[in-house]
Amino acid sequence: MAKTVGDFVVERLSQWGVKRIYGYPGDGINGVMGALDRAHDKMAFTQVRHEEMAAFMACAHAKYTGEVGVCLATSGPGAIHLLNGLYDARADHMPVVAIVGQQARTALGSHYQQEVNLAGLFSDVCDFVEQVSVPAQLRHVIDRAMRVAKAERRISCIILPNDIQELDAVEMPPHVHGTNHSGVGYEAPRVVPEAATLQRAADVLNAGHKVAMLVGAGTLQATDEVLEVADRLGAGIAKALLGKAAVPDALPFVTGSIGLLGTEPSWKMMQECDTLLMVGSGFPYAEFLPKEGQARGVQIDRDPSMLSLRYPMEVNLAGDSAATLRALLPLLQKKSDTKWRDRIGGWTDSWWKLLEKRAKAKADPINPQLVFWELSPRLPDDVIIAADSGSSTNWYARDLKLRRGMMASLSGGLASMGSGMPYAIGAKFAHPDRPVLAICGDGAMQMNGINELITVAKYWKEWANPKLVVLVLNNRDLNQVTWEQRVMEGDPKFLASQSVPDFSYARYADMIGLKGLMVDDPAMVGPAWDQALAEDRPVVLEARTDPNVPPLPPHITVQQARAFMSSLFGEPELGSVLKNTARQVVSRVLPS
Ligand SMILES: Cc1ncc(C[n+]2csc(CCOP(=O)(O)OP(=O)(O)O)c2C)c(N)n1
Ligand SMILES: [Mg+2]
Repeated sequence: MAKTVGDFVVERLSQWGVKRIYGYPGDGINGVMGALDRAHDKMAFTQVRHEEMAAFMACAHAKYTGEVGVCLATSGPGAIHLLNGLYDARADHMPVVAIVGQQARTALGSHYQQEVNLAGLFSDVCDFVEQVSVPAQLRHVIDRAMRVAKAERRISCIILPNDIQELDAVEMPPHVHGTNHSGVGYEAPRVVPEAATLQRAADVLNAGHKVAMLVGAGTLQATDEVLEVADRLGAGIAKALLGKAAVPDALPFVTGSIGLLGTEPSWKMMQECDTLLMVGSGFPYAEFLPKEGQARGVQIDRDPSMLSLRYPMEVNLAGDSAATLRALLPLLQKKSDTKWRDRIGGWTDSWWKLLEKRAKAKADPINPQLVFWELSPRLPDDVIIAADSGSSTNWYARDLKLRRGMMASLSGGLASMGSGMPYAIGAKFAHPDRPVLAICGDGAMQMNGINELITVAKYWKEWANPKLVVLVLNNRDLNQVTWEQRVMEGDPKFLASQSVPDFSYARYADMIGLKGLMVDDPAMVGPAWDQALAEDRPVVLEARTDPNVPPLPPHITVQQARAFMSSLFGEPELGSVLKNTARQVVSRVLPS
């Protein structure tokens, strides 16, 4: 049988090293589906419940492997469904290629069924988007889509009208005017700034007495370099959410997360530092960084457009984190004065004690922080974590103690709900031998997580290690936003928008052949984790948590305190809110 355009798509992607495509079928893309079936020995296909999940999984694949993630959808509605996941990848600079079907070329422009201007639709999220109109064009479109994604860490989209997918492939375009003869492959450079620029940066860092580092996703592969530079500079290290796995949490000079979901030591360090070294991070909230003029700044980022964006840096180093930090090291003088580091160590020490007190404070029935406190020492060494967006992100950011060798990510820039489950599935396909943990709210589970558990039920027996634990914080509330309404807006909880129907996540898991566990007794949280992590199949661990434990920010402004006070007038859950806030605040002022 002659090779079709569909076959060529699969074969070329395979030459680029793609081994799996996440997607969903439809008549706009059936020519590629047939090809995927014929090429099943070299290209795997994961069928999701909803195309948005395919895009999230492709993004997760990129985050957990460093490779290009690929997702696929049919024309019209299928393609539209991909968008949110693609924006997630774009916001976090992840390389993803989307392949979408389109109606037949003969129908386009006729207000045809499922005809959508896909090039227009994808033009904002993609850096490269092209509709293939003749087979001879396909080779360079695929090569360019892959190269743009891989080299620039951007989103590419290939639009394939369905009638073209069945035509004979043109493997080698004619050698005539108007054709291209593209090739496969890309070797990433090692980008290091000029020696003179490095020296200027070193001069700033050497002159500082109180150096604060802020590291992000760009340092996930630069753990040794970050730690060595921090040691040399006597610096503390704060972490942006996407960089949580960059350095271990238990080190005394690691102040943990920064921002609204961050820690007090990170806040204090930024308030007091005289020098800021920011590496591989696009952390957005400038109010958590030093005040302008307070500190001298040096920043390292592989993407020059991210430099000096949140803080006016004195030296802007465009380069790879690991290589640039390595090149800086010989220029950095070891600080002999340990006062600053000791001060940071004092902050982190009392912070962990405070977190323990907060986690162990009474709540009804379970304090959500306790779930994370009990999990930390039980985290498997090589676990991969996927966190969703919600109140759990606070506890993930603050309470979980990650160790070296673990991976962890979430929807950072887009902060999209419903990313936890697909990220976990993407992690599982990327590393089937490693244990994976998803951390989700009940709202996120009802948005799409419970559907995607069906994908887990469909595939888990293929995974070398079936360990996948999905923690669901069942608080019957869209809790993160409920607290935002109280603290930012000064409004009481709006039951109509915030209450989430109760649902038995554990019983549902049992029903679809997974293991369901439910815990509603604080004394059983530790044993529940032990059991969840010991099962021989994917587990849903449903924790019935109290929605009225406040996710206290590291620093409360007068405005927030006022708003909170005014939200209490008309608060439908007043008694519980007051009790929990008092317990959390008392654990702060009376740590003993
Ligand atoms: C797709 C999407 N819709 C809405 C939001 C706004 N949002 C952020 S967190 C949140 C509540 C999440 O609720 P749940 O999953 O139950 O977690 P909880 O905060 O209760 O722990 C909402 C609505 C968002 N980030 N993403
Ligand atoms: Mg909830």
